[in-house]
Amino acid sequence: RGNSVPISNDQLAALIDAHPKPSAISNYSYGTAGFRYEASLLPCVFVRMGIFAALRSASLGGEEVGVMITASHNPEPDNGMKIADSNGGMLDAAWEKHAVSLANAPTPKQALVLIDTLSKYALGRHPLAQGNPAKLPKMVVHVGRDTRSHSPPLANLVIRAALAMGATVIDHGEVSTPMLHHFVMHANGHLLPSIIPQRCNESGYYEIMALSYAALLRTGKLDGVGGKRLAHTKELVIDGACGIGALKIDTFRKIFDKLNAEGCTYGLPVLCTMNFPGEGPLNENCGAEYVQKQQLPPKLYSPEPKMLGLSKGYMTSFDGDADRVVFHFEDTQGKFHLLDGDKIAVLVSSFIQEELRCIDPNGQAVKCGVVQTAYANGSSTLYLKNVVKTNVVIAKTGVKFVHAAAHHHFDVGVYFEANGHGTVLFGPKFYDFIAAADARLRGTPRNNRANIALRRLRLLPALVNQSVGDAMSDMLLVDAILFLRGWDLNTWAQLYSDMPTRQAKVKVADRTVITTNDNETAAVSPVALQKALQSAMDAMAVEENSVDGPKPRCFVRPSGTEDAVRVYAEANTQSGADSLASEAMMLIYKLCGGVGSPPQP
Ligand code: G16
Repeated sequence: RGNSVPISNDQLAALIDAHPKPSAISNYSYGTAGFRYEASLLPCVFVRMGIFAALRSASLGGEEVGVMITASHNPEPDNGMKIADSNGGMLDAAWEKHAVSLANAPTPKQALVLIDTLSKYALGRHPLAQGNPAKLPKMVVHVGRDTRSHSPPLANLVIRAALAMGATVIDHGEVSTPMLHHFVMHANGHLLPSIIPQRCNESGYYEIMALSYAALLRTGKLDGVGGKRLAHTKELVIDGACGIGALKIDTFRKIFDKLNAEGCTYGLPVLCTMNFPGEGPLNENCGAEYVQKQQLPPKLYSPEPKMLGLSKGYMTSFDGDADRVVFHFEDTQGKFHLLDGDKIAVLVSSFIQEELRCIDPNGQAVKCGVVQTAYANGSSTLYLKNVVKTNVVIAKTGVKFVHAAAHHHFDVGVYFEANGHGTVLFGPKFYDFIAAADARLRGTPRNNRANIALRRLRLLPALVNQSVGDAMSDMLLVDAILFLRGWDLNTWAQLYSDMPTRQAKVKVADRTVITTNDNETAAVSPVALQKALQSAMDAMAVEENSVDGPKPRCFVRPSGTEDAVRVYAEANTQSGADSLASEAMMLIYKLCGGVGSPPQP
């Protein structure tokens, strides 16, 4: 933690001037999750965003904000930043625009003019500041970074710039993205009733997660229906993508090992972490992005001793900044099974609804629902609607959109992107429901099913990171639900069969030529593209004779994190999905200015 006296405009100009905009960049854009580029292109943005973060904190009356230095699932040479607003969520959309303007100001002088305008705007909005400059709010910026080699120097630029503005900086060093968001949320006291206020640092984070997870497992002892840990799900192998998640989950391993050694009887798993930083290239042939997109098991870079006896275990993969998780296993025939974000959404939403119905059999008191994106497998959407019987909303790709939709539509909003990024949001009606149930059930036997459900539900907002998707928190939640149900991964996988899918990327000269409708299910421009995609889907429906069943589906969209156009196809057969994806790739190449040689099927 450190702060300093603000420097003069000249010094601020010199700091900006020392980190000019590279000629390779015409305009920095704020992508799906913030600025993300090859690392050498970023110093200019990082200096300006250090200043920006301080101003954002000022605009919120001194509430604390966060800057996370990471390019998450991208390859090692890329870096980027995610900005956490004071509620712990993603940066407010209106301020995204200010961030882009500041990042792109052509000269230091113009940047200073913008900084001045933003300062007046920011401070003017705060009631204490209006007409009373002596009471200007403080500014506090939390900074965290992933394990990339260029993250420390980039973090230092943010820190220097924020300090130069006169902000207090809290440097957390290496942390996962969701940890930083969690610290910021708690630092500002954005807490709902059943979350215990915690210390806004790593030990506070581990404590709240580990305690609520263990307490949730303990409820399995009471109901006699769950609480069994099947032999082959006892060991939980974690592929850390050679990134920060491996380092951080290891703390849980130590906590659980200690409790197990002390004779804990409620089924803590033995955690086994693989793919630590330095053992292999970050996110390469391992991690959640690779496993989910390629539908293949990760390469394990860790040396032999750590892998003994675990190759066919119950496994999870995190991404490079540990905000996504997917589960997978090989069956006895050696067949690979993926349990992605869709499967997590099904498991979690059905669990919560089941527990709610133990208290409120009509299911009327709290509105539950799931937010998915266009990438959701068609089978998962059908299962949610027809079997879980929950509401489903489709939002645009990106946490900022799915989070907002979950918050807006539901009292308990489960959101998971198929890539494994997601969480559960609990709104005020949920807390009212818990308080009313608490009053009603007081004095009833402890192991009455409604009482057990109440205890479980009350723990969830503490276990589930309320600020953003969190691989560690989600992994513990899923593991606890499987434990309480006495399920293994196979039982979970068998809930429904995914439609075969294929995902791919195509490079084009300028991916902004492709625009889509609001939820990205159809391309709007170039006009010829959607027509051609629709014909391909119709032809595949006829070929597969799927007139009455689920129809083949294909969409394309420009990535907001990589320089590529993404393709998603699903059909009733793998060959159908593959051929639809190939056709879409070729259409993009031809109609949208593909670069290099034509894409291979
Ligand atoms: C980010 C976002 C996710 C999004 C993903 C892919 O993930 O946080 O919500 O699904 O990018 O985005 P796109 O398809 O636009 O490249 P991460 O884990 O890389 O931060």
